[in-house]
Amino acid sequence: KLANMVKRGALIVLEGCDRSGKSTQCSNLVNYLTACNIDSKLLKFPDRTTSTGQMINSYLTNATELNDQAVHLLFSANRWEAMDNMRSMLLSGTTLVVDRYVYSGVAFTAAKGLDMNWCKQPDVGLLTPDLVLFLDLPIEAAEQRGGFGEERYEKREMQINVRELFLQLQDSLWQLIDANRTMQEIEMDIRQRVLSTLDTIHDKPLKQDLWT
Ligand code: FDM
Ligand code: MG
Repeated sequence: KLANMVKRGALIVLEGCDRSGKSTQCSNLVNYLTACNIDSKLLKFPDRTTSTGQMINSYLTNATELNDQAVHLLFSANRWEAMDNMRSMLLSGTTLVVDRYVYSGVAFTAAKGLDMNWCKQPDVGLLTPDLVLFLDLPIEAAEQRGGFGEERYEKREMQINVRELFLQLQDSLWQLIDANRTMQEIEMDIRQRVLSTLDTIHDKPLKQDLWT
């Protein structure tokens, strides 16, 4: 029964507003965990390398047009196709640090005016995170950091709506991180919260009960 004795990894999700430093924090966190001898891996959604990811990428870079519902389902499929691999990594003891997940999926599509409950359905049954860290940054602070980029959703109006919807999606898994601080302060804060989560997941089974 050796397999049963392996401590599973944690599913840690970082979500946040654009320019919140989310991607940097994700890779710094994995580097830190690795240095602590904690087996961990960085994942990112959308994963633009797969075939669904390539369709998503050409939509985001305005190379192609897609219906709002269709692209929403592609984002969800892009997560679904990663699930078997994620589950086996978690069960074999690897902690996964995930840059964006279902909350981005719902917030961005609902920000375009689609029904939030409809937006949630395709992700029902995906792996439930152990911890969601939301890096919150007021829109003015985001703009002071150099403004937004060139991709489809990187516009002020969209970003304001997305932040609003993110905050509506807060559930018991969430911890809000004030991202309007120095990178280092945020990094220390995140480390502490992740380490305490790692301490508490011992006997908790992996769940797939989003959004209950
Ligand atoms: N995005 C991301 C969505 O609209 N739905 C999703 O399910 C996910 C995961 O895609 F604007 C949006 C968020 C962002 C864009 O994300 C690309 P990155 O993190 O900039 O690659
Ligand atoms: Mg981006």
